[in-house]
Amino acid sequence: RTRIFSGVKPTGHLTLGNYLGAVRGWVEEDQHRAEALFCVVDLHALTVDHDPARVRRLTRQAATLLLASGLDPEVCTVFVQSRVDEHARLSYLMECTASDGEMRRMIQYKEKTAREQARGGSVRLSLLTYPALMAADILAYGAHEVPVGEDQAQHVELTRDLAIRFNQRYGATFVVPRATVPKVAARVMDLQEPTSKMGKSHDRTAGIVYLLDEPEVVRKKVMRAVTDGGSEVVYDRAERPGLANLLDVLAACTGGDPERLAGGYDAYGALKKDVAEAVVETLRPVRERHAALAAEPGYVDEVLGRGAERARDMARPRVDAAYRAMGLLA
Ligand code: AQP
Repeated sequence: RTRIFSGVKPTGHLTLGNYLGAVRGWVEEDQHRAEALFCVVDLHALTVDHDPARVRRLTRQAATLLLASGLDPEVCTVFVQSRVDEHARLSYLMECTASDGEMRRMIQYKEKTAREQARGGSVRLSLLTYPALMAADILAYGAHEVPVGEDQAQHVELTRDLAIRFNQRYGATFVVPRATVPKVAARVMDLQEPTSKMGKSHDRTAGIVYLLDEPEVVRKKVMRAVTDGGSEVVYDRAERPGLANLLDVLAACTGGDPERLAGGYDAYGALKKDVAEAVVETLRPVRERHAALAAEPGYVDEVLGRGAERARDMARPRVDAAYRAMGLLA
């Protein structure tokens, strides 16, 4: 049976980008068509400056939001990365498989390095080796597919390269996975800076819609979105990125086609109003279920406990095999 693995980092509150680019697909399709594992990858949150108490809070919140979005723990496995030692164990072997140059080429590494330096912080070594841990996350489970937003596709490519290299050098051990990226909204852009992606750990929040934003806040953010001059409503990602982003979001929320949707508007105001309402309606059930689940922390803990146990059982034999294949007395 096809196996699927994906995750979210508890580096900030989950955004509309996370939802449309990843989580919604996991809920609506992936969990039903494959044996699927979804993980709050908290170890990855330690690669940048962070407050420990906040990471812990965000980890629980992210797990709760995944369930609120509709992941069903009866049909898929939902867990927290740090509870399953196999991720860290295999990550070291991946560091021994990858080269320094490959890691330095990663766009996320370059971007986050620049951001950490601009904030006056130092760059952690784990930010460089991040893709080794991500490869371990995926390869430990023999996942065939990794449903991600466009920004993570490069890391999945590297994971493929590492799996192929390991298999050639040490014997067939890993499934070679591939990224699957949604057709619309694979890269939701910041509403205020439509040339950069909507990212949950960005400092300026006016252009970021969080899943738990109140409807009034969502409306305000959408109505203030930049629409890059001009007055005609056209779909042009290169020349009119702000407008294209709104049309993408509308298409993703309503199931339409962004180019065709553009033809239905002759003013920005009407478009923004429709986008705002579409987003509010898309997020409404998630917010409501989140509120209900947050009142039941025992249930979320129980799901995460079961999930970690199941994940451990799935990962251990393959990780042990990788240790032996590399020459360790495991
Ligand atoms: N803007 C986005 N559009 C579409 N998909 C997105 N994803 C993230 N942002 C967008 C996808 O959501 C999944 C989980 O993301 P993540 O937790 O790995 O990363 P993040 O939200 O980008 O968080 P960061 O890296 O902490 O924040 P930034 O980017 O602000 O520095 C992934 O499948 C991702 O592709």
